[in-house]
Amino acid sequence: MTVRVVCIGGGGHAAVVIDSLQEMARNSGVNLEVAGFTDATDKALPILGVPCLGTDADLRSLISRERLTHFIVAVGSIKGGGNLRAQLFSLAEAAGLVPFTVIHPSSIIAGSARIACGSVVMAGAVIQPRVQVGQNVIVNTRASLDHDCCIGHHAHVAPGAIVLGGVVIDDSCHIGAGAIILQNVRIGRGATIAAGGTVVRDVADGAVVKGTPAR
Ligand code: JB3
Repeated sequence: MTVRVVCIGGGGHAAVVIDSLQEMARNSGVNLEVAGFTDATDKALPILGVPCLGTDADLRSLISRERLTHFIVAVGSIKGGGNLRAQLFSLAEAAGLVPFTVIHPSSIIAGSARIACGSVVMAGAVIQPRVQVGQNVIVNTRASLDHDCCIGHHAHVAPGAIVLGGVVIDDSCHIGAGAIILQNVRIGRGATIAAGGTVVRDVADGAVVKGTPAR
């Protein structure tokens, strides 16, 4: 079977997702094609040779026209609040597509780690034993998830963040670039950790914390 993936989103994050998919196609045994992407406008320019197929409203017709089988949410931004990534995930599933899991070949993932469908593990990321990663999660470039962490659905662990052992990150959290989360801390649903912050104690649902120690 050929896996034909559409990326939902056509910005900077999509370029990194598409590059990772192209690396997978070259280096894994999966028969994988990146069919194109949808964007807020159907006039977006190609990304790394991959065309814009239309907008999300076109998804149902694109499935048959482009023989699409799978999708990956390729919008990374949390600008504007809300949970656009979660909404786009539901929308693509409802259109009849299956979430695809993107694993860059240069990432290191322990055999006992579990990564749910629709997540993306970027170049150089490290995921250690017994880690559980939910659906539609971004483990971005060179992020590190240490043993026994649990990452909720739709969360984003930004480039270079370091998550130590036993940490729980609830759904839809944003862990900023270079942040450090110390052992066994719990980050509540929808919380944001600013870039470079060091989290030493639990963070409440929806909280925004920064600095060292983060507060
Ligand atoms: O910092 C890093 C490594 N990556 C950042 C990433 C995590 O988030 C990156 O630098 C950006 O800050 C951001 O990437 P993203 O989300 O690609 O943002 P931007 O480059 O601004 O592009 C957003 C794209 O999403 C644009 O092409 C929009 O048209 C598109 N978009 C917005 N809403 C949408 C929708 N596309 C679809 N298909 N559906 C929407 O509802």
